[in-house]
Amino acid sequence: MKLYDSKMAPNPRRVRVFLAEKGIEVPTVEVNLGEKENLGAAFLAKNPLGRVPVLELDDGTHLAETVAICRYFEGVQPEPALLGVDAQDRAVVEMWQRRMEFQVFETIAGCFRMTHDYFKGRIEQVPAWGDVCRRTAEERLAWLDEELSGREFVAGDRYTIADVTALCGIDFGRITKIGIQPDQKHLARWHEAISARPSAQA
Ligand SMILES: N[C@@H](CCC(=O)N[C@@H](CS)C(=O)NCC(=O)O)C(=O)O
Repeated sequence: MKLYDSKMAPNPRRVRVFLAEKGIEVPTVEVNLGEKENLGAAFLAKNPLGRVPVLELDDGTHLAETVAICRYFEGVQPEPALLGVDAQDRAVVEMWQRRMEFQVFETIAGCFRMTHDYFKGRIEQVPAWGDVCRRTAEERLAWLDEELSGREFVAGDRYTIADVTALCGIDFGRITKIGIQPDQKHLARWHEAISARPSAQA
């Protein structure tokens, strides 16, 4: 098994943090995104969308999409449960995971994609949409701050994949200067606690 990875990119980090929480070690292959290795024929044969992360299984199956990869590892090694423990909890974790992915991670990543030089010539950039993403991301961080006033973790009283997604999204905001504001005390408390876990180094 091999994980096609990129140390500079936030989605592969989500998988690495998830694996670190589970204590699973997987050999990684660094894909050079700067040199567009992900857009070459060899990588496109693994993931036609040209994105990392990709998990290559021993039978040659390629699993792309961060949450699909995490779900695979949750199935292989259920403990600690990061995707929920029973029907209701799994649904709650899924709800928060999706919210963190679409409302926080994707709005921050969208600002990067639409405005940063890295994506010049790779995709069609619409800077005005990047500004909308920035404003939306800032609103969502304010909302998340309020949400976290009432609980320890994003999806309740246990660390889950929703915390992984929020952490990797918010940390990626460093590049476009989208971040936790001084008055967002609950979000800051959460971020400090999540960043202190050894998995955050992944
Ligand atoms: N929906 C995919 C998104 C993967 C993705 O967008 N990966 C980025 C890195 S974070 C990528 O490979 N970008 C291609 C590039 O930079 O050219 C997932 O959840 O894994």
